Amino acid sequence: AGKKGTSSERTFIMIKPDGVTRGLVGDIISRFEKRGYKLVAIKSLVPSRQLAEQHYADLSTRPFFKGLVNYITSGKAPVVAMVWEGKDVIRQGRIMIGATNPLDAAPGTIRNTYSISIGRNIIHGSDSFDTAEQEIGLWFGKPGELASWEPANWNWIM
Ligand code: FUP
Repeated sequence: AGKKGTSSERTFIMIKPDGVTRGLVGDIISRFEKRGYKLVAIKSLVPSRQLAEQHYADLSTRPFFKGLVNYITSGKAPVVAMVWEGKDVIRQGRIMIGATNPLDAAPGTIRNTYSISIGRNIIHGSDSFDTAEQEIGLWFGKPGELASWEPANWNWIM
């Protein structure tokens, strides 16, 4: 996940099928872009059960696990998987997303703005450096999947 605590820190962000089908992809990307973060990988896909189960492996014993995997893999809409890079992006990404339960999410956050159900909360973001490393490897594990580039206006952001 890049280097922790530097401008090359990286996080994994995924717009879930509800976010895609409701037409929120553009707004979500725009929020990260305008904040000053850099998009280094993006793809749209219907994840396999195996991929979804691996992604949520730490929740496998929870009662909502099966429903969660069904929802992510249903194919009614794809997910949009992304890697975003920049200063403190892991923690800032979580702040921009808001609390897991949208009813507890602060006003202005993505989950507060667009959702009211914990089981349909629009978006995922890595919760720590180690999780980010793991999730980026899982979703973008093939060589060459992460771009390294310098936006023209970088010196106005950093
Ligand atoms: P978060 O990191 O905010 O996505 O939260 P978790 O990793 O704890 O949960 C992952 C996903 O499981 C949530 F986005 C939604 C789902 N979930 C439920 O459906 N019910 C719960 O009680 C908790 C989580």
